Amino acid sequence: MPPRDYPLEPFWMPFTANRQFKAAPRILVSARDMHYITEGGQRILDGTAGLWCVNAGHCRPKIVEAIRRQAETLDYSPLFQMGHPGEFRAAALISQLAPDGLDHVFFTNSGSEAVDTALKIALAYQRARGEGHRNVLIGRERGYHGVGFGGISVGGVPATRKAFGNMLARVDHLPHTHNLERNAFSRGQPEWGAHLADDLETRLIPLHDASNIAAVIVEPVAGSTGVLVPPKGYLERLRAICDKHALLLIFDEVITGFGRTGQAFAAQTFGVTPDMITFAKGVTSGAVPLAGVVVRREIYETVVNSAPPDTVEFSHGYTYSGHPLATAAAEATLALYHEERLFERARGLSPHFEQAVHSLKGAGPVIDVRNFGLMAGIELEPLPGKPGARGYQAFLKCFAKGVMTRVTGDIIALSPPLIISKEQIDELAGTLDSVLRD
Ligand code: PXG
Repeated sequence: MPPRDYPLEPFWMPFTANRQFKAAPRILVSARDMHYITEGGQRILDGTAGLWCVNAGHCRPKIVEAIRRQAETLDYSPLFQMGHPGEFRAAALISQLAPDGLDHVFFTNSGSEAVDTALKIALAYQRARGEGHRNVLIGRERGYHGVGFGGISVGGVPATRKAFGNMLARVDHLPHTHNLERNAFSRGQPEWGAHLADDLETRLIPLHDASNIAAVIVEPVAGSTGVLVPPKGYLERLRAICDKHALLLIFDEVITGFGRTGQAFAAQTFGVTPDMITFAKGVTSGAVPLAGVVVRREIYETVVNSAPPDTVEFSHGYTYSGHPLATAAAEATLALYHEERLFERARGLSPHFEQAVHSLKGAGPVIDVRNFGLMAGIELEPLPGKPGARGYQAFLKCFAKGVMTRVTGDIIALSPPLIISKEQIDELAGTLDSVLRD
């Protein structure tokens, strides 16, 4: 291995056990299609699309070339009171992919910013239509909506909340839908649990009163807390209750967007249309940060038309909202998804993927396998008194054997690029099988 010409210490690594990592680093130096290469020259099969984002595979030449060309042509342009063609084109492409009626796009740089933006749009919309008292936001236990103060408030991941005291005040949470007694080893959507959506109507609405609630935000499939697939009928019920009480429904599709469930958005796969969708990750296949919110036209029009015509209608935005390199990457990525029919490919591969991951039932400490589209969660029995230790060991051993997985506690998550082959799916499952039986 060539010697490192940089120190490890100055970089404070995100969501990483810094001391543990720096004692035994895993450094990736290049990537192509389905593989990473480590500093030691080892090839690693990417079972997680990076962090759920590299849906088109790594370093795809058409995306690389689009970014290069854009960097030479227009590196940056001010994005307030000014525009460049790429952001309008990318917004049009995304609105074409989104469910009917969701046709205006606000750009941000990260999923966390997309979530905070969607929450702000919800509040601004309620105010613009004369319902400013609707300012309670409802999230869900085990929901992950990034790390902004809005996202951690509506989110339900204790570790992202406990150190930070000040949450948004007017927030409440639905119960999560994870239940191993009822649903262990479900294939696709579990049978049990649609009634958990009723908590919105039987507990939260009576508690806060519908007239005070602005919006409900959920991930259609909860990703980073362990691939929690919505029970059959659950999302439909949430939609019906939101409609009945005029609450906005936001789907956080940062992970499920751009083909992960076999269609552009999980909203389409499940046949449930929210009022807003947050997206990130797959929109550029991870190549340049880009994220945003797609909103129903009436939401855009209500907010915009409520202000005098020559004023800024929504005082919100980021220096890099719709950065030229990011929108160039998005245009090229969306073209590649279309040309290679990658969403259909994900749909076509999902039965094979389901078979492969469910073959892990009975492998050592596996207590659940669940899957939807090209995402799977494999839950392990925790070691007594050491939650997370078994998951982390499995991750390390898979990596040593040339396979990248992601762990959250004792749950292993798989979410490969949509270009994965059946043989590579078998390699993922086979490596996990040997590690878990070990
Ligand atoms: N919403 C959802 C549903 C997410 O999954 C975010 C918002 C925040 O996005 P940004 O771009 O601000 O990170 C996410 C991010 C993991 C993992 O290992 C998941 C995410 C990020 C990093 C790691 O599960 N999801």
